[in-house]
Amino acid sequence: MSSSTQSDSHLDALIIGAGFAGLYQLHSLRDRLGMRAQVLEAGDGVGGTWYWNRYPGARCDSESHSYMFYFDERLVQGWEWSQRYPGQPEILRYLNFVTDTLDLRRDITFNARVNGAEWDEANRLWHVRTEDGRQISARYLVSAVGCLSSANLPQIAGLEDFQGDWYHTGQWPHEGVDFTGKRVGVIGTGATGIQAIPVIAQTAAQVTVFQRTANYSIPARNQPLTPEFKREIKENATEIYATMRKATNGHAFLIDDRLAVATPEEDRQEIYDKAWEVGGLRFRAVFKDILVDQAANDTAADYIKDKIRQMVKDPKKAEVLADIDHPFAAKRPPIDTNYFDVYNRDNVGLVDLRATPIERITQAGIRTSDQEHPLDIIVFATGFDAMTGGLFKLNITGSGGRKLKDYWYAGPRTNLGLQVPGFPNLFTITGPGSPSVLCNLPPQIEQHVEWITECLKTMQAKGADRIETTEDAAEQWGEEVERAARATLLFGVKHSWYLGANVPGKPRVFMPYAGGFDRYQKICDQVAADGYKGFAIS
Ligand code: N01
Repeated sequence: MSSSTQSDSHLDALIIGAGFAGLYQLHSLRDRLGMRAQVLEAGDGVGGTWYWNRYPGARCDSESHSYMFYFDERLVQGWEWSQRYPGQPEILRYLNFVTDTLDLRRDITFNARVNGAEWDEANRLWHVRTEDGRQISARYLVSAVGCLSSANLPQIAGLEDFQGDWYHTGQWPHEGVDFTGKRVGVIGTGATGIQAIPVIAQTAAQVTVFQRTANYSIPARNQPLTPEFKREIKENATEIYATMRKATNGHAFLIDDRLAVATPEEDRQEIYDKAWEVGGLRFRAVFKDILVDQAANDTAADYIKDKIRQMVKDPKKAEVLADIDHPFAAKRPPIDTNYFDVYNRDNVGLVDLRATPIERITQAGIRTSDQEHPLDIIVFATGFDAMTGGLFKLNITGSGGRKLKDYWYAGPRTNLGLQVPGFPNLFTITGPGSPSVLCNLPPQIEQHVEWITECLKTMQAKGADRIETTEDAAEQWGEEVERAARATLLFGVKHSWYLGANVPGKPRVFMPYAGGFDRYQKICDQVAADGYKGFAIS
């Protein structure tokens, strides 16, 4: 590694993005390894996902005590969540608290959107450009842009003609949107739409939901946290974090060891009833075969579909909502507050896009194959160009002029989701091929940041300053990612964004690692123990 004196014209490390990942990476490289490290952030504040996603009802689906950092006592003992699931403003306050507690702000440049990064082999440096013309060089480049930062706005003809206002949930105006008395159309019923629709319906004159694929949802059962619970969290922080690190999905609970198919029907019903009352993502953890055995999954799916039919009073709406064509939790399972109930309100309508597809957007609203729906506002809750979209926007060019976009033309190719062949000294936190979106993100981010930090520390000790994963290692890891996905019911859902299916022209490759966070960490640890096998270090 180069000596890091203040007179060097380059940084040791440049990190892109000031969300959970970028903040911890800055702290660990600067304060643990003594590197000259900085963050470039496109927004004018920290927060990442939670800076941009300010739509009504935006709230985390992970329980608050598992949606935080555990690496520093000050961050655990000095913070208190107010509710079972933290809302977007509270998470933003938390990330500002992290920033200030660790004194990170002085090394973050805001309003600096990266639009180019080139590897310079002769000098072993990354040269990075921002939209407003800044140029910064660094030995190491770390992408902390997140998995869901590139909004997916569907190309529907006529949007430019629309006389009303329209918004994408992932780029929500900071001043908010006043829906009072408005006719609002919401396209999309994923985790975001399901959070937003009940809140919008409280003030809008009329909400029309345009549903393409019906979706499961479990009641979140959000509630304020009691003083006793808050105290227990602080007292048991070590145990809670240990559970998160050994859990398949990084949550503070484990998947139960029993099988749905081996449980008598009456008992199974009772287990589902209890889980429904507890609410949240814990529902899918009550049997260990739900995600791997169609027969087991059917028991959960049928249970939820019955609940939908009971909750929604209008039988026609209930049928459209319960007509779900994929296994439960094989797409990201949303959790909700009053989602299905909202369809009992007089001011909420449902359009089944499978029966009557959108033809175009008009001046006055959305025209489907059978009628025009007049609207004042359209909300696109249509998700993201997930996992690869945010990385492509950086316009990264590696060694020998290799462009990331070209190299990944047939789908992402990484080793462990951490490095890409041909892109030396670039690390991708929660990159494609890592558990990422299948995992509660803060512990997965902690694990990635710590792995990268340990790796660079080892290199420092050896006097090395170049690391690049090999083609062979990426090939083998790609096979493991596919094997792991094929072993689950997730692989079979053809319209899932896990496979890139929501973006026209995107290659259909299963992107996150479905083998479990627990297993993944062991693999990463073994790679490090074997002297970073699969990575060429010099
Ligand atoms: O996006 P999505 P999201 N015409 O892609 C529909 C995370 N998250 O923003 O299923 C009509 O899941 C699309 O339909 P279909 C979480 O990981 C986290 O809701 O493709 N409809 C679908 O209904 C989540 O998974 C939290 O047929 C169109 C919807 O839009 C991820 O973000 C909270 C369409 C998009 O659903 C993304 O969720 C919220 C078109 N042309 C979200 N294009 C936390 O708690 C798309 N759709 C942390």
